[in-house]
Amino acid sequence: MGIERTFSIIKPNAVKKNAIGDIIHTFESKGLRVAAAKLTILSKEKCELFYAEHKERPFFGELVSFMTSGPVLLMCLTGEGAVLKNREIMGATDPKKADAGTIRAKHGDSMGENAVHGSDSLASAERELAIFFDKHELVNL
Ligand code: DAT
Ligand code: MG
Repeated sequence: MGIERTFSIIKPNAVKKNAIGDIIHTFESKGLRVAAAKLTILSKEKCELFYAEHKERPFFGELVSFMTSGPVLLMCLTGEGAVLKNREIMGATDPKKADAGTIRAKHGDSMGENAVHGSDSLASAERELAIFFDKHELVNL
């Protein structure tokens, strides 16, 4: 698999409950490294572009309004097989179905407010990183 980069967001509900440190600690303890990070509030335009694949879904409006409701931490995570590893550490989309010990099981509040985003493939990771980071902001670790 080799060293990969993936895109991660700590979502507004998790930032609000002061869980940034716990979530980053979980990533680091399982072998991922933070290669870029930015605390910001997403604009509606960027959020809609980021979630474009879900535009026709009934929850799209609710998703965008939640994701723009408060600060988020945008990150590039890197490491061996980072894309899949990140998805495993996050757990299932629905926190009620997420395995014990995953970030979503611990910090997710609902299907929508599920604490973290993680890219679902290498191609998605590159697309998503390019929306939020300039090339020079991604550190080579
Ligand atoms: P994931 O974030 O696990 O990749 P996804 O890409 O299917 O899941 O959906 C993107 C986000 O949209 C997800 O993190 C939370 C929200 N979402 C998905 N399905 C939903 C639903 N049925 N109701 C409300 N929000 C939903
Ligand atoms: Mg997804």
